[in-house]
Amino acid sequence: MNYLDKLKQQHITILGLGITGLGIVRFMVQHGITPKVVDTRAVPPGADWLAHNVPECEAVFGPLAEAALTCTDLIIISPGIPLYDQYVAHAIAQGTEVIGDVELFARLNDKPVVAVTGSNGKSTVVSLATEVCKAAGLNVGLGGNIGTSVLDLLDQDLDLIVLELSSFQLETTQSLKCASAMILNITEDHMDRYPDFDAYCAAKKRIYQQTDLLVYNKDDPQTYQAHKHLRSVGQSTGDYCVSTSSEGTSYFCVLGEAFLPVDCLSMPGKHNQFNALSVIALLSPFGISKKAFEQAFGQFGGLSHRCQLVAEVNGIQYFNDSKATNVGATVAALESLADGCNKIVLILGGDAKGADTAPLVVPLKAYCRAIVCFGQDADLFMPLHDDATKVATLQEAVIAANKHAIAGDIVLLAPACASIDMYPNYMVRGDEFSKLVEGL
Ligand code: UMA
Ligand code: ADP
Repeated sequence: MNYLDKLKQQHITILGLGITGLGIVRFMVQHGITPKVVDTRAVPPGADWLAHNVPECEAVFGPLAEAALTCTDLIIISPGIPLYDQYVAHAIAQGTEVIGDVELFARLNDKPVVAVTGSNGKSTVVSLATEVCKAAGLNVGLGGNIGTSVLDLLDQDLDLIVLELSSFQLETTQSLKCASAMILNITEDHMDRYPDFDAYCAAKKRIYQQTDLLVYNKDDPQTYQAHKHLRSVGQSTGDYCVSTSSEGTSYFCVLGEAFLPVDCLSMPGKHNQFNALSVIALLSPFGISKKAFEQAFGQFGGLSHRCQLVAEVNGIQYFNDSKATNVGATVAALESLADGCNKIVLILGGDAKGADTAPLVVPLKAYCRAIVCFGQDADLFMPLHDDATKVATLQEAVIAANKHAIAGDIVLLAPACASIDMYPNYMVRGDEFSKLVEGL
């Protein structure tokens, strides 16, 4: 019996009705399975869709205590709900199997997978990898944490699947076979979900469980794991690295050989050179031509809200890096944009998710003329710089940053925080910043 036939004989509960839950419901219904759907929210995002499209589904919205989670064979859980939730933990203890949608995908998928995790750079790397595959004429599917349900990829005619995976998704995944897999970096994030940094690292390392090629970050030992087929990516050393010729031209190098000049990459910043090298390493099993890499590297200008130049006003450049939702991303933005000078006025704050701000101390002193703090955790950042201003809103933050900056400076929104305390998401925060800058 194949796994799909086994599923058809089970009582299945889908826990969570956001992007993931809806993807699972769609998949189940397409295959003639009517699951039970549970969400702790009174009105989860998919409630209307479910009521209109699958009214026969039993739905329990509200406290999990009322969801009878132990009376089911299989729970397919959304990444936003931790396995240690008391009702989920109780169901597991009672013998109920709990998996995520990526695990379900893995049990049914037979196409080659390239998988990427990391604290920062995942979306950029998987998007660039996808563009390279398209330039090479491959039918490529992209899904996972980037916002598309992985199950939507199963029934498509694809040569290759690129997955962005979060630590939350990896926690419930054990069968994923990958042609290549990489942890880009591990810096503190989601410390409101994990008991400690080691637990967060352990969740990320699950991506390496069954990969043919393991790619790691030479400059971040946390990403390393012993493996029979191992490649490293590093800024200046590693199997894939940037190297400068005697004439002064910098190249992306592969195993000591110049592959492409670095200036063929449109995206700015050293962290994006690392991202490009990661793409070259991850796609190495597929025999893709140099021309396809060159074409995609030139055409892909980067994703919105990641170190994006919004405008230049009176000689001051305004960058939107609203996607810098943790300390590591903010450090990378400062190191990439500052060019060794202290010419940045940094706007930061929001929901710090329990993060340690210590890694910001040195770069803030080295690269920031001043900082402007706002949002729920503004006070956490105020002591980190001698010239720190606290404001109530992003509008006040832009005005204050503008006052501090002089021609030649950069005003950077890289908040090191999630936006959830004041905005629906980081995109709305970034869009508001761009509008405020345009109004200056
Ligand atoms: N929630 C409840 N009760 C429930 C279910 C969820 O309160 O019963 C809450 C969660 O705590 C969370 C929110 O609802 O705050 C969304 O959770 P979800 O699991 O329903 O999320 P989805 O809509 O399915 O989206 C998830 C990923 N979200 C999370 O992991 C929180 C999306 O990544 C991902 O794009 C999508 O699956 C498709 O794979 C978003 C994200 O923020 C972008 N990811 C984190 C990150 O990148 O840092 C990990
Ligand atoms: P993720 O999907 O992991 O959140 P994104 O590509 O969306 O990654 O970028 C998130 C943030 O991390 C942005 O602020 C971006 O500028 C920054 N960033 C991108 N690549 C890297 C990298 N290799 N190292 C550190 N920060 C990075």
